Amino acid sequence: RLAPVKRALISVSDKSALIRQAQALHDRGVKLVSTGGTHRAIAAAGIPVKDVAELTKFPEMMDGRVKTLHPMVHGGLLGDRDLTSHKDAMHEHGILSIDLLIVNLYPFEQAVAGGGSYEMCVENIDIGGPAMIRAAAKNHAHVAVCTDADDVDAVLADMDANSGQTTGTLRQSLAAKTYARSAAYDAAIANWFASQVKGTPTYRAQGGTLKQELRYGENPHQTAAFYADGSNRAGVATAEQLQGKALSYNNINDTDAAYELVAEFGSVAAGDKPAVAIIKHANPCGLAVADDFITAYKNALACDPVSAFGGIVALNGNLDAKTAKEIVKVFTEVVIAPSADEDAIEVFRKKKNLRLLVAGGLPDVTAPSLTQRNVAGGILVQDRDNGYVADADLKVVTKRAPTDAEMADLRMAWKVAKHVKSNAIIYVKDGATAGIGAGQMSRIDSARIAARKAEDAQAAAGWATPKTKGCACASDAFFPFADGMLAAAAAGATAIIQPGGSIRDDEVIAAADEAGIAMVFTGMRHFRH
Ligand code: 93A
Repeated sequence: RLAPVKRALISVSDKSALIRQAQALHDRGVKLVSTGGTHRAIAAAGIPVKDVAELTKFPEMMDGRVKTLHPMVHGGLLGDRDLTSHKDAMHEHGILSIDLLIVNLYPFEQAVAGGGSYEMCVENIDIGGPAMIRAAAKNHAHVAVCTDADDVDAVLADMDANSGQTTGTLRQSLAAKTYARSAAYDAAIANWFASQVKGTPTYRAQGGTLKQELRYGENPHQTAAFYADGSNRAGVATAEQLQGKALSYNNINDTDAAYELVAEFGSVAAGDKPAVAIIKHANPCGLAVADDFITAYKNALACDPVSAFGGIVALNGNLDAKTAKEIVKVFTEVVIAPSADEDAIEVFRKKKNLRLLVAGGLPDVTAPSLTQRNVAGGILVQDRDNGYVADADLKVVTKRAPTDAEMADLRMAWKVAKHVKSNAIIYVKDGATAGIGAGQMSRIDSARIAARKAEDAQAAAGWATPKTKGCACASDAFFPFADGMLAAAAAGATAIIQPGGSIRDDEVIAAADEAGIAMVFTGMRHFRH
């Protein structure tokens, strides 16, 4: 159903497209009404415009906190043009109908992202803007509402195609977009507020701004989109893509997993050693720490070169050309690093499909944030697993304590375990994963799969023995029976790190002692389901 556009109310914080669009509306015979700053900008451009204060007979007051919160404005937006009683009320009170509302809200998200003070963030909470856009969207049967400049261009095109009127289809879709925007806006406010409250905040809201419409979801028959949550956490949502085709749903999920894992090993910029993670289907298939990136990459790749095909590679420091040349030898979907040298970018340029992302920094792995997942009829919310076990909290439970070399590998294996789907068994030798068993329903299967992967890698590389000989082993949760632990020992593990806490811990410890294994309890579990 078509609706005329005789009067537009414009109130925008982002004024970049304002003059062009105000002029275009004026050219189409639309009367303009506007708030303080917007009014001044339009008037300065020589375009006829009325001040909203003329409508309300109230001056803008309290530093602009109260400018459009008035029946003259809300009546004009909400009045149902089909109802006699509404029309009578508008007539009686001299309320003019507003057919088009153009608002973009106070930049609250930018104020937070830019590290604005508490007072500045609070002042950037828009009250009048959301009230107006929600009102106009409710009355979308008659009113078109624009919450960004693209919407205004869509309205102008719609008017041109329909002799100055807007179509019901466009007004409805703009209304839907409006409520998504106001919900995301309020979510950003709610979450920022929660972050300011002492203690663990319990009120959280879901929100986000659309970053990318995805071609499809996990599978081609699923629609999908990618939203930025406004937290500005360094990673796939905030990184700059330097080349390659658009990221897919699975790419984004895997790139996130890769970057979060590699960030566990610190940042080269802060003096930590180079680390490389290779991810496939959200599970690591190789991770190594070395003195240089090329060695770290080669060692990570050696863990499971078959699975690394089509994988995602993450680095915890600047990508150089030498490493880039090594990476492009294997078909790789995405590479993410804090930064990349110009000649490294040049190496990738020849690989049109390979996406290169530079994230600026690494995510703070200790920072608290939330993860969410849907279940039928509900949403599960929890703190991100940012749990850390200090060295002082590690408890040696066997007769033999780990050697320094074993201890270093145990720590590494434990960090990797946090990022592997349960049940997770990780073998690490000399700063590189030697075998990873992921996502099995029984722990013993994960231990066996990790060992078999190590044997496959041995065969591929032509080593005399698999790297699991004398390795360290991490288990994301306790061994319910000794068998899983013994499977790791059979694979060659000489030291084991695990949470402990099983009712059969004594049995497991006795079996470890008998096998000469050094075992450490963390007291913390890293399930990842
Ligand atoms: O402070 S407010 O919440 N109170 C209001 O009554 C109000 N009306 C519009 N903020 C209000 N606005 C916002 O002002 C709009 O959403 C827009 O972002 C901004 C435009 O102000 P100006 O035209 O003075 O630049």
